[in-house]
Amino acid sequence: MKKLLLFFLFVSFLFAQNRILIDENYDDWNDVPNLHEDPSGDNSSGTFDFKTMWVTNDDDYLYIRIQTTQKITLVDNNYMTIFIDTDNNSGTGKSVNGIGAELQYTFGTRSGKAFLSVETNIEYDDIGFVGAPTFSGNDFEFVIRRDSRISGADLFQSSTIKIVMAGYTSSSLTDYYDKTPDTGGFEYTFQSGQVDPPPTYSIGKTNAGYLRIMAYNVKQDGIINTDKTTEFSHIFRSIEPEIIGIVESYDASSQQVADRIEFFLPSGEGQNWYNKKEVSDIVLVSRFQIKQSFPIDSDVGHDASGAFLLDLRPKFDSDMLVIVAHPKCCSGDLNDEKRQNQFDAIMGFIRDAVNVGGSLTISPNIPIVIMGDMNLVGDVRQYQTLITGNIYYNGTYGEDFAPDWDGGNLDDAIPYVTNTGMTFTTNPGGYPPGRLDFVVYSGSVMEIVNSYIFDSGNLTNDQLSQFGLDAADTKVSDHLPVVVDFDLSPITGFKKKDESPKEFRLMQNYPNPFNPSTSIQFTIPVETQHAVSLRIFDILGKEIKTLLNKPMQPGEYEIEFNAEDLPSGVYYYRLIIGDFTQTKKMVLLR
Ligand SMILES: [Ca+2]
Ligand SMILES: [Ca+2]
Ligand SMILES: [Ca+2]
Ligand SMILES: [Ca+2]
Repeated sequence: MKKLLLFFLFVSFLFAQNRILIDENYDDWNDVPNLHEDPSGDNSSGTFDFKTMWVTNDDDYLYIRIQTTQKITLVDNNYMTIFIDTDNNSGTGKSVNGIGAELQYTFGTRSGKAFLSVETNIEYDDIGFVGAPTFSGNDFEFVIRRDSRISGADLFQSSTIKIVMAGYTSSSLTDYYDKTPDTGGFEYTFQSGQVDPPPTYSIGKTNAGYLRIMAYNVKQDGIINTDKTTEFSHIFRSIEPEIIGIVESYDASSQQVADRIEFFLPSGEGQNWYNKKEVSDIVLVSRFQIKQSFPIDSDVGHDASGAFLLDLRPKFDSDMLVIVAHPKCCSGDLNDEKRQNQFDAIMGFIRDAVNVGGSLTISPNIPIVIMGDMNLVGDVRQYQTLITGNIYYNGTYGEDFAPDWDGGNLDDAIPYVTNTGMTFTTNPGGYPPGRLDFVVYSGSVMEIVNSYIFDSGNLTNDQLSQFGLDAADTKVSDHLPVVVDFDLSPITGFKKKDESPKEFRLMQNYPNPFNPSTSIQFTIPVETQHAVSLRIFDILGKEIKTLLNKPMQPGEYEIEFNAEDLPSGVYYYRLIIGDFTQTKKMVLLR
């Protein structure tokens, strides 16, 4: 008995694993031991060639990652098909490659067949399929629900299964480019054991000093439809956003939308819902004054984005540039072309705003946020334009540029759906849930402290009752709200740079000697339990000023010290983090 217990402990210890996150990042697969390497270049025709397949599971899902040499979109325009022998019996199901498959599912048509007691046509949602990325690539991760039931039978019938994938040339699923494995099936046995919980988040605000942003496609003016008051009111009252970027507000004016939000979230003393509409369906509603707004034109006759300059005072001593975008939907070369123009136009607008001249010039280090339903279901190049400022049609939209103030890329918030490890932002429809709605931001001057994609269907009963929600509320639109809380203290004090420095370090201030202000840089390699404290002393050791005193994330930081009201002389600045102390000298020369 004792031996048996020890054995089980050992097994569960073996399977202690990172949760697989369906999020366009593959670090979570690094320690997955169950993989199959398909030979490179063994494709019999065409350019489609399988590389590595990984397989793992938790209690809810079978997780598979697959690499291909050819760039494809996972859920469209391909005949890549998976076969699973779910009872580990080659004598039952459809015979393929020597296995007897109970499941046949083609990714690009989002449909397939089950061969259980009867043959049944299935769609993606019959097997709980969710995958990433939604735009094109050659490395994909996806899930199949283990509790799927088809025509009254469990899809998975054995703890050991066999898997084959084939890249077919057409919908007849006869000729193929490549298979993996080439003979037989890849055998996988479901494991049990501890898996990390999903990423944490907080529906409510954790600190009133943060800024809460919400991006929401409200589906064809849904927000002004009085039949949908209950659902939208539940959603807005739970989230309590401060800046809301709405798309698909075609018929409604921005004031009509703001009136609805006022009904959901009444303004208090000194509060207002400022609002502005741009192009055909873009509405910004904000607790902060909208100083200026602009349509962002593209050359393709479908203006899809609006830019809004907000004054965040008095809450934050700064302006903020917000772009709400809704580029052309859907797959196909023509739509891809339109979207590329629209992303080029957005990035061209930002380039002109951060440089002097043109219709708008913003001050350095103003936070920039781009949010909305980006419809990124085609070429990954559009996403790269959005993040890196690499404009494709330079002739029309001008030079490439570095979109963040530190000369780097913008950051993609990538929140997870409440209580899951997945990043989809759409409800199931003609296509599986996908990531279409984004919040992208200038990470050098603002930091995410909390974020989530709000799916009431994935909340616990306790959460539903705490926030007065119904599980079906977020079905009111085909898109889910994306919520991000930002800490804007970087813009009022310090600036975060390198993500992963190696040591605690206090750098020499620059310039030195200085008059009247100088910049002090320091690095923190690990998350600190103690407050990070940066203090200024005079030559007699008397403390003059505390520049900083709070716990901080790892990073390289830069903080400005202004000595306007101090006399010339020698001063010291000291960084204190728990047991770590470092002091340096500086000279104020007037
Ligand atoms: Ca992942
Ligand atoms: Ca291959
Ligand atoms: Ca079988
Ligand atoms: Ca092969």
